[in-house]
Amino acid sequence: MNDRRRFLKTAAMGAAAAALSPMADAAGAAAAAKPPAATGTVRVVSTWDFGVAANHAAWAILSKGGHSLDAVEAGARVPEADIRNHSVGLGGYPDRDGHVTLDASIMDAEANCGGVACLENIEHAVSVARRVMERTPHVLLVGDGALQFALSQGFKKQNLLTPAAEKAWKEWLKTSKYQPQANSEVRDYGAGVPIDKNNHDTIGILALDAHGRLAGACTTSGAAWKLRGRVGDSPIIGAGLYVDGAVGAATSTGMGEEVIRNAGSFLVVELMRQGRSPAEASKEAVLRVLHKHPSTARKTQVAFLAMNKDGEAGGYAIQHGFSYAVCDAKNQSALIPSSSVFPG
Ligand code: SD4
Repeated sequence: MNDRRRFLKTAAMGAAAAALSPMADAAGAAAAAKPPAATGTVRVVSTWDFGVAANHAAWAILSKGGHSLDAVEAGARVPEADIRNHSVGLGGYPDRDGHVTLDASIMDAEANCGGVACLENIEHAVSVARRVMERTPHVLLVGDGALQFALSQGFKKQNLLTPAAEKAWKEWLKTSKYQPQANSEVRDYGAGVPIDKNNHDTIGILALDAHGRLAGACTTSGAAWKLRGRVGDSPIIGAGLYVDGAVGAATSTGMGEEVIRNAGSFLVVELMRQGRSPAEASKEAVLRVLHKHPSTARKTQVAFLAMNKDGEAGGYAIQHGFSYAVCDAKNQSALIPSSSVFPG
């Protein structure tokens, strides 16, 4: 069945689809594809220290021989559900008008991809992105259209603005100063929000499964106090996420505008194609961002995390403070401080 027919069929099956669990259904779809032969390294990597918990969820799938696409989705759902985290999913800081709007994308090794942007009232944006990929002829759905699609797929509407996020927003309204800072995981965007190790930026997660299949996902509530309708890099294929099964995968975190300007994750993958290691490719892309708009980029954070098709991983950031979590058979909880252009 082609994608268009599948999409129409899905729409007609609205009630039946509503009964399905997004995760169970998504896992079934990936499992249906015939896996290539088993290879070597099995690994999942993700951005920031909250990536450790995300990796554990992904590893539960990878360690049983599961599909990398299921793994990255499961991993990304962990911070999406964590209300202590104010930059992803439920509990994310809202835009300047008080709306929590989510951006997410997902991609496999064969350039199948999906995304949602400016999605409201649905906790697991990454799972909606996967439905866009698997059940529509499209790549990106935005705003109310994305919400209507999610509802048609059985996702439940909920208020994502937690009391803590609402309090922070009301504090911010007192000055209404939009001045994103580097490393939002340890800064407060000027809102007087306590510095908290549970405040983070975007999660980008990349996995290589036992059958040598790469996949990636990226999900965020975006920049706190952004203009209504603002979309960052995370749902944009090639900016916040890119996967090429013949080469590697890359994802980004930090100031999305600077990443979009440089097609950042695509650039990292292309540099790996030319022979750079994941760390070297990430560094080159960071330097590109920095050189394009030095005065803006100097003040903010952009970081890339990459993994090649052999499972070698590396990252690089503009500012000190970026870390990434690595999980494999040897160690499921490694947290690596990234190299950066500027020291702390
Ligand atoms: C974005 N990269 O939307 C994401 C996360 C972020 O400031 O908000 N960074 O740009």
